[in-house]
Amino acid sequence: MSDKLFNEIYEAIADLDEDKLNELTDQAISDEVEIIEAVEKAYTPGIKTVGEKYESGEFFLPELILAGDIVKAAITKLEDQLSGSSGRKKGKFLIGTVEGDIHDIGKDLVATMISTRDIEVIDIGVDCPPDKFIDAALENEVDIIGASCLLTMTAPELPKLEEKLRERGVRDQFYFVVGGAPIEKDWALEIGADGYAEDLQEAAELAVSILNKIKEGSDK
Ligand code: B1M
Repeated sequence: MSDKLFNEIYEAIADLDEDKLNELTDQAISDEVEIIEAVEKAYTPGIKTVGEKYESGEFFLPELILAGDIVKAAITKLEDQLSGSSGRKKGKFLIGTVEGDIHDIGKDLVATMISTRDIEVIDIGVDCPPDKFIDAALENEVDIIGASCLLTMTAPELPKLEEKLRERGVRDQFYFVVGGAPIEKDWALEIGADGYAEDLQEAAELAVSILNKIKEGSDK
């Protein structure tokens, strides 16, 4: 049942059919489908196909922009269904997209997913220079700094942020984790990040395991 709906959602995104996508998203909500599964099996593959069509020259920038807008609107509706966390907060997670990069659909989803695990999330938005991450982390006394990066061109912003944390003498105060489509785990660890997550589930598990470590008082 869900598979048919997921396939229709995928097709609506790949065809940039906004009305159909709205209708199907409402149906997914009323059918109470598993939201994370819907995001991973329908919305993400759908928008990835748009990215591939853009790369192959079948779509141009306006189509990429439209796809981003319609998927973001649909996912915002779904996120409202996800926000169910009410207990005492286990810790604080700061998230932003690196400087030069304005992609925020994945970042927003990671933020929502983490907030469902009783973790307070501070979202500083997109196009964030290293000092913006660090100032906000200090101001909000967060436990973890998470940086999202979607462009190969902006990947060097991640080691830049790690270096800036050292330069400002605050590296030991925070766990630093990274994610985003062009980032690989080995590279993330090589540049000195404390963790990497590939998708929503991994991001939430990583945040929870770090906060458990902090609670137990164990070293990084
Ligand atoms: Co852009 N774009 N885009 N784009 N765009 C990509 C990323 C691209 C792969 C498309 C392509 O060519 N195939 C390509 C990058 C190539 C590269 O560098 N490797 C690209 C390009 C080139 C560009 C522009 C340069 C195009 C231009 O202007 N000529 C431009 C750059 C603008 C800028 O940032 N300075 C640009 C612009 C845009 C739009 C604004 C039009 C729009 C973004 C809208 C928005 O975000 N509000 C857009 C879109 C929609 C895409 C694609 C199609 C979809 C991105 C997305 O939302 N994916 C994308 C193609 C693709 O992804 N294959 C593409 C769905 C989302 C759920 O997945 O963000 O990967 P994702 O997040 C995942 C994981 O990565 C992970 O968890 C999420 C859930 O699984 N994750 C984390 C993400 N952050 C994490 C952080 C963590 C942990 C996990 O911890 C902190």
